[in-house]
Amino acid sequence: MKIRKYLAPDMKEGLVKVKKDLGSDALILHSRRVRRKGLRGFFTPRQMEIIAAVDQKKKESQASPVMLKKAAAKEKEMTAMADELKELKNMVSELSTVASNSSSDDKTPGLITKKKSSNYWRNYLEHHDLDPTLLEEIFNEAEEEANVPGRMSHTRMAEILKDKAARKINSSKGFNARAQIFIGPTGVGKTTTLAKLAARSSFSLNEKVGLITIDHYRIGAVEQLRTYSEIMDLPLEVVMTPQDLFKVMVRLESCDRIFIDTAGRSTGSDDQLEDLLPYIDMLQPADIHLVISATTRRQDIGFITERFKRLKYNRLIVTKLDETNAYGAVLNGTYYTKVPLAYLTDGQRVPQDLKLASEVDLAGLLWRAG
Ligand SMILES: Nc1nc2c(ncn2[C@@H]2O[C@H](COP(=O)(O)OP(=O)(O)OP(=O)(O)O)[C@@H](O)[C@H]2O)c(=O)[nH]1
Ligand SMILES: [Mg+2]
Repeated sequence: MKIRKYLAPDMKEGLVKVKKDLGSDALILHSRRVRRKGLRGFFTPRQMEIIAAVDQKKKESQASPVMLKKAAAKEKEMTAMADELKELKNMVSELSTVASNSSSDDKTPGLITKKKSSNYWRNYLEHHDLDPTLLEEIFNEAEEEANVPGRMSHTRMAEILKDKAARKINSSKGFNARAQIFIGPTGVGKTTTLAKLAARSSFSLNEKVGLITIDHYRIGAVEQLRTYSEIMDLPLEVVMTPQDLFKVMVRLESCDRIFIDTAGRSTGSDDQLEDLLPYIDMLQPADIHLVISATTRRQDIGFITERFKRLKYNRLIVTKLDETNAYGAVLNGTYYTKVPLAYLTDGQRVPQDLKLASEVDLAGLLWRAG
């Protein structure tokens, strides 16, 4: 591990220095504003001190740009080969299923009755834990469309099912309102997702960003967001009462986008949920994101989405896709809430592990893990 200290006029320039020196795998260990040593320090603005580290083995293995290019080309080749192999494997298994499912009157190889194909995919999709009514709707619509004379291939049936599933998911495109609020059960990734989106807003879209937390129940909650605010050099305001919020919104008047973190709410407690209402009402119009984890069971998603309705959410975020290979939460969540899916997250890295729902083949997730 190689650890270095950097000084720069602000965080942005500091991060450029770190990246140039240690590469994009560098980790920021610590950052703070400091004065220069000596008398000069009193007459010059404070500087940003950043302590960053990189795993040397990883860095050494990165070698020269030429080697990097070669490695990237090799990796691309390997991925293409792996994809081809996967496709071949799928075709073989599909054909063997077709063969074993086909009755003796099946004349054309690869074709099968729609009922058999439909049953095959029903079994296949079972592990995603989809809502049974939703699953029924998708299959009824697909079978209706497939209701033409003759047999069909599993692949064609899958295409029809995927199309019907895709129509059940509505997604939104990026930020709509100035205020971005994050609500949801405890530990689902609200603060982490907020940090990813604040980084996107500030660094990719060049917006002037402010952060607010009304999460002061949990020890360490404010510190978690403060760390992100310092790393990204964004103002953070801690709000204790709705009256505070009013004053803070005036202070952040010049911000294009304001991200508001809330404490994870226990779905069992009405009081905890209702505490948030005055804040939410004051912040309207807002994008109110209900954050749920992809690892949550279907029944619990039903319960959570129902309980949080009183907080008037109008967007959905599904986190922790990397922790499961059952993607029912994505479809169940949008089916239960009837609000657009805004983002998906698939890892802890800020800001990388975030995807705009409108840019993801959402129904395709159901066919991804097998
Ligand atoms: N694997 C994985 N972990 C994630 C993801 N998003 C967040 N986490 C992790 O989940 C844990 C909880 O994240 P937080 O952002 O603190 O969750 P929160 O909803 O703000 O939690 P509370 O404020 O306590 O309710 C942290 O360890 C995060 O790094 C994700 O997409 N994938
Ligand atoms: Mg939090």
